[in-house]
Amino acid sequence: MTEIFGENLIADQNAKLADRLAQDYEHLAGQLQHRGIDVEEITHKARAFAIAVPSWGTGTGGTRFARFPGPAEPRNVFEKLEDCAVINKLVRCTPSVSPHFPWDKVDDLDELKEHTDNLGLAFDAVNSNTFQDQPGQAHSYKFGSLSNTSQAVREQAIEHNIECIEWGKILGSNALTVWVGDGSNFPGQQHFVHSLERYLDSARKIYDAIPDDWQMFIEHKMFEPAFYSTVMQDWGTNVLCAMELGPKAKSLVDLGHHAPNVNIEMIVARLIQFRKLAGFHFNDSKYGDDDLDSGSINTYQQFLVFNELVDAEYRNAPDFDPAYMLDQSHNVTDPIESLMNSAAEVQRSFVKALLVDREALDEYQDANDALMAANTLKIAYNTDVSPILAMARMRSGGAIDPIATFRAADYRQQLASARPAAGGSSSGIV
Ligand code: RM4
Ligand code: MN
Ligand code: MN
Repeated sequence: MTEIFGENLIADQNAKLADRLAQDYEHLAGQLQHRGIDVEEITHKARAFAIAVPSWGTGTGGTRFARFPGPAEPRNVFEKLEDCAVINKLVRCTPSVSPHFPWDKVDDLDELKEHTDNLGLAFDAVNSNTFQDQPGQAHSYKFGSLSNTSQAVREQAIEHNIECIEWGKILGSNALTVWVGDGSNFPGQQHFVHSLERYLDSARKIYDAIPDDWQMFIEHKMFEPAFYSTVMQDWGTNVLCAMELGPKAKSLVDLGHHAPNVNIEMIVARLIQFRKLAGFHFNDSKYGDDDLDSGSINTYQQFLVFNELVDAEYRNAPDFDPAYMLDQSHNVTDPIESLMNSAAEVQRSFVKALLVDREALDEYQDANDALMAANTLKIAYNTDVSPILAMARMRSGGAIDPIATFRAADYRQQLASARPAAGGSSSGIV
């Protein structure tokens, strides 16, 4: 269905905006030149930026109260990938998709791989799911998975993760992301030490199945579905476990999985310093794991995270190759539009971080000039880099204005009869 977005549609839409973009770009180039920055160098780096899209983000999300699906939602992984191809066609910075198993499991994974290749996409980190029971499953995860008190449950969860690695190999992935919902709702319900010991025992077995050229990403989350304690609750427990497991294990930062007001950029710096930063699940939040669109609430925080990432690149930090992924839930927007917007918002933070005058910042820090150090970051953050983002997209074959181009194609309307609404319950997340 990506032919709806043939070269002509994008070119026609771009033609309407190209002159104005050229002017805005030139104006910005002049501003940056005064600051000793070559706009072409920045645009070049913007074009090389890539962030994976979550397969599960292509459907309308929901809350525990309700889900309000939109028209022509993808009904299976093949259709999810078609939507991902549309996203990449328009934004040109989302060339890979992160699958979630068993949600995306099909009998013929080779066929899925071929479909993905044909769409010009690749697979990113594979996500396992031991936070839900699946039909026909022998043991329940109601009281946890990798840390469950029952050995049989733990074995089933380990087995699933090992299967995910095998499936990921067929799909050309090179990382497994493990997030568990294990935890407790009552003080005293779980023995903190024993449950983490059980988690680690299980994680070691998964780690042993990780190929040498793969990585195991461990994802922490402070609360939900467990509301008193979670086994992998924060970056401290995460990095301790990653260190226990070995060099293939690293800590993944999902921006929504921290307590409010936590200094996430500093966590990122610490993980980089100890060579344990796996990558990110980008999203935004106001209260907790809200899974709001990246860049919708706290854009300064996202910029500060990228300031650490660009700084690490600049310093040639060892073992530094973080995976960028989106992980958000689209409850009230068209998921394709949200994912396009969010990918561009993350890219925006990256580009702004490239504009930081790092030599000047260094000097201000050494001289304890707090005000000018802060202003140095602000000069970069306050620069409107929209023309760079649009130019990068256009030069890569994408849309100057992805949302307007998407709307001009009337994609959902065109697919409405091919993708009838699936029946069943409309409550719940994902
Ligand atoms: C969790 C976590 C995981 C994601 C699931 C769907 O809160 O963020 O990364 O796989 O949601
Ligand atoms: Mn996540
Ligand atoms: Mn989450």
